[in-house]
Amino acid sequence: MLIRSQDNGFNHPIASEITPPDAYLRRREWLQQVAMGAGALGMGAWATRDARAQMARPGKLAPLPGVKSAVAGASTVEAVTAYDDATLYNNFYEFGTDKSDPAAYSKQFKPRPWTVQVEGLVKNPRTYGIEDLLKLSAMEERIYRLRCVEGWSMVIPWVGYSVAELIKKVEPLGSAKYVEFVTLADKAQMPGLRSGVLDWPYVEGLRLDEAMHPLTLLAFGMYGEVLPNQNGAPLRLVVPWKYGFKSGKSLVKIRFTDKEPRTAWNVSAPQEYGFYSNVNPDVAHPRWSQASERRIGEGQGLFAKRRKTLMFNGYEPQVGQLYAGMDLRKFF
Ligand SMILES: Nc1nc2c(c(=O)[nH]1)N[C@H]1C(S)=C(S)[C@@H](COP(=O)(O)O)O[C@H]1N2
Ligand SMILES: [Mo]
Repeated sequence: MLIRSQDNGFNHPIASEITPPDAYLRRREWLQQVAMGAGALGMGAWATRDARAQMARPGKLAPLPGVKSAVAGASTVEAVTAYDDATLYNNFYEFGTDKSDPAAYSKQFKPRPWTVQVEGLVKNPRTYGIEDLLKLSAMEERIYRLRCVEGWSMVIPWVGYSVAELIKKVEPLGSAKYVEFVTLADKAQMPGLRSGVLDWPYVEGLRLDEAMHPLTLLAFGMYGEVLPNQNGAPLRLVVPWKYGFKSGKSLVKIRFTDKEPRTAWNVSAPQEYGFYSNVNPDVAHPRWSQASERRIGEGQGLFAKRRKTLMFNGYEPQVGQLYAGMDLRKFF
């Protein structure tokens, strides 16, 4: 995203400046694994045309399986992004602003014990322990595109359930119009908090009807296992039709309000990051076009294959109605 520099201007570390793990080497490793027979072991439910993605569960973290979701549009048939790409190339500014920082500096992070406070304009405010949340509804697997405002995207097999399941339990009052999602800000565990790049804690928000949409996912896992720390353990939001920054990681509070919440990115650069932040190829970011994107794992720099960015990240049939009659240039 953007970094506030000392003179209080902004500069933006563009994705192409950061070198990902070498794609060729990864492919060769994979071919070796296949030759050894490992590639055939326990194909994930997310197996796609992409051979690399047909590997077994990564086997790095505790298993967290999910049943194939019945929610309309919940699983794209596109090739799944390789686990290494999805876990070594991250945005999680609490651990640093380089793409490699979250994986490098979240190793000691403790996702247990963990509680999430659900409060504000609801009939049943409550503090949930992570174990209660894991049991609250059946875990589903959903293969979502996630598109970062920086111009790259990934396809991830998430595990979780609609945040609507939790919202129904706490029963929002008629006056509740918005939901604020607050994420952890713990200086002892998160070295990135020493920087003033954002106004901590990282806060994001949705309109209540957006939060209630069945595609809006409360994710606890990915690739059939619990979330890696760098991807937002122990739970995060995933809003697939919005730019990635709307999907807050390591949630600690969900608050129902009658006013549009202030969001961390909007506070930091209001002219660049609006409240809605729907993926929209027709509305350029003030400093770059949003018309196309690079899929992580599909090359870098000159060799990068560019894909056309789709309206609402391809989820227009499911969510377009939420914005009927709105001027999406004004409400960007
Ligand atoms: N708490 C918190 N959540 C966050 C961020 C962050 O810096 N802090 N970055 C966001 C951005 S910009 C993106 S693109 C996605 C990236 O998620 P991923 O690393 O799992 O791909 O997380 C979002 N959630
Ligand atoms: Mo992002």
